[in-house]
Amino acid sequence: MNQFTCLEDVPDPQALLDKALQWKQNPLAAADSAKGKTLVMVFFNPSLRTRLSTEKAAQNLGFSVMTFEASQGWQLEMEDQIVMNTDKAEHIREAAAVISQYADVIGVRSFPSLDDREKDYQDYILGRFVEYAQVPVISLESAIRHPLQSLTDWMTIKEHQKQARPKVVLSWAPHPKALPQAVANSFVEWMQVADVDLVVTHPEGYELAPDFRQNVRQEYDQQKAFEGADFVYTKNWSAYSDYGQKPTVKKDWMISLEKMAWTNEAKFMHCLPVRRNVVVADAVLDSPQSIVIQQAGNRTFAAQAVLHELIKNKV
Ligand code: SN0
Repeated sequence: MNQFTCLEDVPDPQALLDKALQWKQNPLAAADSAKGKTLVMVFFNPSLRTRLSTEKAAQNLGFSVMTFEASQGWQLEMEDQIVMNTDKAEHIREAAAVISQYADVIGVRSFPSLDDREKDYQDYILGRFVEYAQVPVISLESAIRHPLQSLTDWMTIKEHQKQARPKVVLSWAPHPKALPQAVANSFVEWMQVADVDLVVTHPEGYELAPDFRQNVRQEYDQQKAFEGADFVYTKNWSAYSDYGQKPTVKKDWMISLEKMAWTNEAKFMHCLPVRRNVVVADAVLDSPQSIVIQQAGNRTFAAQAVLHELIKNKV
């Protein structure tokens, strides 16, 4: 594996999942494997779980970790052939190459603009890092994907599933802000290789991008979608078609105990952070059906599996 930005980067996703589950059994099994190596994490946006779990994963392997808050540093110019006489002090060509002098792996978090759909869906900022970095790049959530989250989600489903082929429902839920589509996009991308019966439910106007929704069963009726579900994965996202907007929703889409009762005693999942009593009722989040904390705990082992794959054949 040369980089980790999407499912396609992973030669054998099933093997990567197995590795993540194995690291969980013995996190310090190869505590020196990355001794002398450095992970540099570049954040254009805030992070709690991704930052801490990836750092923890790196420590478990013996990496040194450095973090760069790109939002507080020089403004980076991403465009080529441009006269740099505005507020942007440094070009991505130099920045990515220079970070590569100090890093063996570079992690990048870059949320979408939710404004320029074309650029967001090119995964422009992450792509520019990949282009000019001289070491492997890991996505710490890009404009359109969050693969570390999806590997974690798959791992968590695997651990909790009672059926050979569980029914997994990705349900949209309300949110006060316009949020990225990255978590939902990535989730459906990775569920294609998982042995699950996936249904996506959301109000009209919230259809995912065509590339992500193809081959995905979609159901506008939340109750119908929830029937027989073994997992309810909840996430808000803003519209793709009316890009970055929040089309009006008439029905109540918040996850409540009443709605969980439609399911097959489904486990409740969410990538976090979650807005209580907007996305999901306290009663669900605080019930034994909720596995959000275990899910977040698994972030470490998904990241550890990815980091180890990227450096294992390098001296
Ligand atoms: C991000 C998102 O992509 O939706 C990160 C999720 C892992 N979530 C948020 O930005 C939530 C912000 C908020 O104000 O609730």
